[in-house]
Amino acid sequence: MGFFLGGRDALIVVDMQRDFLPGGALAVAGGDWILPGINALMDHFRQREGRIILTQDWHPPGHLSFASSHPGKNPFAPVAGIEGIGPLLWPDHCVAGSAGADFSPQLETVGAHLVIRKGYHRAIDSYSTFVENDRLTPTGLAGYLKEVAAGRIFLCGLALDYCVYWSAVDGRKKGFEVVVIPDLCRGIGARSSAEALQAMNGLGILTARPEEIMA
Ligand code: VGL
Ligand code: ZN
Repeated sequence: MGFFLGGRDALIVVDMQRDFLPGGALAVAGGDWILPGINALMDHFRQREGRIILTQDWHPPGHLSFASSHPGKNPFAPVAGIEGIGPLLWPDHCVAGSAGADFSPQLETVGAHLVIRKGYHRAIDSYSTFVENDRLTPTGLAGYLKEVAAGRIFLCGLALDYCVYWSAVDGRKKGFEVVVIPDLCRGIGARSSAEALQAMNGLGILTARPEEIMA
């Protein structure tokens, strides 16, 4: 199936930052493997006049999603009862302005129209690139996409089970047609990634292979 890309399509490249890549503070296994494919896909969108949006996880020091902000807690420990935080605590990662928050030096960023940052409120995490984890605070991305008349969004990047997943769910809720490209995503957990794919399927979120989009 071909997708016939055009000016109403947007590619959202999620959190391809040093801290989420091998060697980083919250490294996602295989994250570096998807870089060439993501670069090729961005190039293809550029040729077809689609929009390209990059996202960055962008936390203040001492962010409440960091295990280090909770005495006695370890990274990846479950956390409950704090609105906007969880279900897991994380190692310190993507601190605004730090080297770990930079995009991978292998990511071709020149073609991007917009960079959207999220997670900058100390007490609220933001997995979705549309709405923060209090499920109320918008990032502004839906408004941007509506103003440029984007109707369909394609998602790739890290992590499939958190930021890609929640971005897909919220994109759908906001009325966009959503296509996730699993071959150009990697997840933090194997089980949570499988669950995310299944849940997305049930919500009418499409998946596609890079070859189908670049055909
Ligand atoms: C993410 C955990 C914490 C992600 C961000 O980009 O998926 N995951 N912060
Ligand atoms: Zn984060």
